[in-house]
Amino acid sequence: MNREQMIAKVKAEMPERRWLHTEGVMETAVVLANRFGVDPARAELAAILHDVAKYWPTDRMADMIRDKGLPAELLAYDKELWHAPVGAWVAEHEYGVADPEVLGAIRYHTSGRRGMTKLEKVVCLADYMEPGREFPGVDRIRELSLRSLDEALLAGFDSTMSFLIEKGKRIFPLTLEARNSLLENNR
Ligand code: DGI
Ligand code: FE
Ligand code: FE
Ligand code: FE
Repeated sequence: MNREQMIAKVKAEMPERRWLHTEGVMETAVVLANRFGVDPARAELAAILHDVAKYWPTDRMADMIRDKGLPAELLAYDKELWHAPVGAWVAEHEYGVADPEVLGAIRYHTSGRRGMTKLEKVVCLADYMEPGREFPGVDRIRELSLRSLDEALLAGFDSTMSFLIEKGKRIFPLTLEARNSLLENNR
């Protein structure tokens, strides 16, 4: 499948506004990749597919997590986390993506994890700060991203964790570990 066919297929999986978000993530991921020394083609490919499963029915995602042996502990946490590992499975099996780094960037774009690769950081950060995003603190993340991939991403995880605490929701352990790991590297 070439780039244009892939874009057409992903676009058909989501409402217009989510496709606009995806285009924003594509552009931002390419800029960040060039800035921080990551392959922009891989960053763009992961960005195109990162939210491919975002609009799947909850039951379908849960079935896939069980049937395909994806981490079952996800089922005890917010459903918003599920589309990332499901999306990586879909990218591999329905879009023919074989590059494990690209698949990792899709798989961890929501939760993060300890010791993220630079490509994973770029896609996760692009998802936070693409031009269509508006949330308290997003401008600070954009400013930090001009000089530090890690500091900008840390600010992103801080904002997600504050939001989850505010809402009384649980925090998935990989996100805690991602944030701790960034702080350890920044000392
Ligand atoms: O799919 P997007 O909306 O573009 O963004 P995303 O994939 O980063 O999903 C973010 C949502 O996931 C956001 O509403 C917060 C929610 N979420 C729930 N539990 C957790 C979580 N996000 C992280 N990072 N960690 C969690 O434990
Ligand atoms: Fe997402
Ligand atoms: Fe995100
Ligand atoms: Fe997204």
